[in-house]
Amino acid sequence: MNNKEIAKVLEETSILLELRGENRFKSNAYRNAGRVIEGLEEDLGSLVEQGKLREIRGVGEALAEQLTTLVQTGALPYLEELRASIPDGLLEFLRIPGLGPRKAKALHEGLGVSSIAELEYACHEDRVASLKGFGPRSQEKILTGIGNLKRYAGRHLLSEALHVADELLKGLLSHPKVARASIAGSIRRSRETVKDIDILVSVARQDRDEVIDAFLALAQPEEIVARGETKTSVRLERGLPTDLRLVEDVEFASALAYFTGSKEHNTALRGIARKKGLLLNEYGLFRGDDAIPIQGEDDIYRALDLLPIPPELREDSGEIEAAGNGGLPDLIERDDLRGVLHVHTTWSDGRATLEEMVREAEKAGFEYVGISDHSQAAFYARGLDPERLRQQKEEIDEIATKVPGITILQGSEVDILPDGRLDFPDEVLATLDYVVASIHSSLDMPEDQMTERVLRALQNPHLTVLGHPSARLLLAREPIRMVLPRVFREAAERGVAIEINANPRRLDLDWRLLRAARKAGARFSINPDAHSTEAIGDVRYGVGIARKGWIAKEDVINTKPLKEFLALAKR
Ligand code: DGT
Ligand code: CA
Ligand code: ZN
Repeated sequence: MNNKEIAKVLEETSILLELRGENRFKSNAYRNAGRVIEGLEEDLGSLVEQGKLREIRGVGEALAEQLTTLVQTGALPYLEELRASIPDGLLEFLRIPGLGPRKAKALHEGLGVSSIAELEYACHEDRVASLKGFGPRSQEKILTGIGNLKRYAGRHLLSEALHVADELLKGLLSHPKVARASIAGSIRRSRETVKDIDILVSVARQDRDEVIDAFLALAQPEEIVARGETKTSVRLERGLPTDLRLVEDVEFASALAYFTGSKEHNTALRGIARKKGLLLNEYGLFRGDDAIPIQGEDDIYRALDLLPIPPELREDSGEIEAAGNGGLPDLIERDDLRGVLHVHTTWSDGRATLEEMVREAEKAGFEYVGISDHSQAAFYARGLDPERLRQQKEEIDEIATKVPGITILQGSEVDILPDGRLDFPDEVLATLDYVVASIHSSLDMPEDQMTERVLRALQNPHLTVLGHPSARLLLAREPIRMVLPRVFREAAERGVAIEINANPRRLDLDWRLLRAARKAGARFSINPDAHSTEAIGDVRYGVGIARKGWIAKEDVINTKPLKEFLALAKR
C-alpha cells in the first residue's frame, strides 16, 4: 500500500468513528494522521520497518499499532468492524453535499431515517425542521443537497473522462486496421461534465471484430454491456460508460458530426439541410438518392452554405446563424496564452516549490508566470501575511536569476472578506505585480449581500482578476448567488478581468455566462489555479471552456505580451 492509499483508509476510519459518535479527538487523530502521511516523502512501509512510526507528527501508540497492522497485512480489522457496525443508509447520507457525519448520525437517530429517499420524505413532512439542532434553513439545505445529488448522479468530470478517452483513442489510432478515429459526444464539445465516452472509428466491415477485440483488450472494462458490429458498449473502471461506434470510411464525417452533437445542434442543422432540399443524417448528406461526397465535417457545413463550426460551439445557441452570416468568433487557442496568473506553491497550499512551479511553467512555453499564493485570512491554506509575502519576494528574485527563460511575477490570491474588503491593506497590494481576489468563505450569503460584497471588491484599484467568480465545485457545490449583470458591468468598468478558472473541478465562470460578461465589456483571464506542477497543463480545460463561451484571443489579458500585461495590471 502506498501512502495515499493508507491516508484514504485513515480518512474513512475517521468518518466512521464520527458516524458512530465516538469521541471527537479519536476521529480527529485518524484524520490528521492521514493528512500527515499523505504528505510524507518516505514510504510508510519503510518507516514501519525502521520502527520510526512514532516520529511522525500525530501518531501515538494506539495509532502506530493500527498502522503496523495495516502496512503488514494490507487490511485493518478495526475498520472492517466499524463498517459492519454502521447502517448502510447512514453512509449514503454522506454523499449529500454539505452533510457531515455528525449531522447524518443525528438525523438517523432523531428521525429513524436510514436512506436518502426516507430523509427526503422527512424533509417534505417538515420533520427535519423541527428536529433539535436543525431548523427550516438546514432542512432547506438538505433538500437542495439531495436535489443536487440526483442531478450529479451519473455525470463525470471532463478531465477524468478525457484522460481515459485520449488513451483509448491513441490505442485505436495505432491499430493497423483503423483508418480514422475520433472522440465524439460531449467530451469533444468540451462540456464540463459528461455522461459517457463516445468514440468513433472507421474500419472496413471485415475487420470490425478484430478492432473490437483490440478495443476491449485496451479498455479492460469492468463490464461489457453490449457487443455489436456497429456499436460496442462497455463500463470502464469507476463506472465510466463508453460507447465505441464503428462505421465505413465514407460515413465517417457524417457520423462524426452526428455523434458529436449536440442533439439540438444536429436537429437545427438537419432543418437547414431540408430547406435546401437535402437530407442529412448519420450516414451522409443526400440529394434524393445521390450521396453528396463528404471528406470531413467541414464539407457538410460548406454544403449548407455555412462556415465550419468548431465542436465547442455546437450547442444550438446562435452558432448556426453566426456561421451563416460571418459572425463566428475567432476562438482563442492554447498557444495564444503567454502567461499564467493563478499558481500556488508550498508557500501556501501548493504541493510543489516555487522553483518547481516556475520551471514547469517555463517548460510549458509561457513567457511569464505569476505566483499567487493565498493571503492571511486563508489560514487553512497557510495563507501568507505581509511579512512572509516579503520573504517570498526574495525567493522570487533568487529564482529569477536561476531560471532566466521566464519572467516571474509576484501576485497574490487575496481573500475577499465577507464585507468586500480585500485581505491585504492597499499599501501591501501596491507592492505586487498584480492581484487576484477570490471568495473562499461565507459562501451562502443572501444574493443582495453577496452582490455588494463582490462589487466592493471590484472597486479596489489594485485588483486585476476576479478569481473563480462563482466558487462552484463541479458535482459538489453550487455557485454563490449574486446579481451577475451588475458584477459583469462593474468588472468591465473597473477593468478587472473575470477569471476562467481552468481547474477541472471548477471551470468557473461557467461557459454559459461568458457571452453575457463579454457583451458587458468584461475581459477574462484563463488560469490553471495550479497546486502541483502537472496542474499547469489544466489550462487546456480552461481554453476549452473559453472557446465554448465564444471567447477570442483579444478578450483574454494573459494572451498579452509581458509589458502590455503589466501595464494593464497596474492600470
Ligand atoms: P452526454 O453523454 O450526456 O454528456 O452528452 P452527449 O451529447 O455526448 O450525448 P450522448 O452520448 O447521449 O450522444 C452523443 C451524440 O449522439 C449526441 O450529442 C447527439 C447524438 N445523438 C444521440 N441520440 C440522438 C438522437 O436521438 N437524436 C439526435 N439527433 N442525435 C442524437
Ligand atoms: Ca456522450
Ligand atoms: Zn482560490
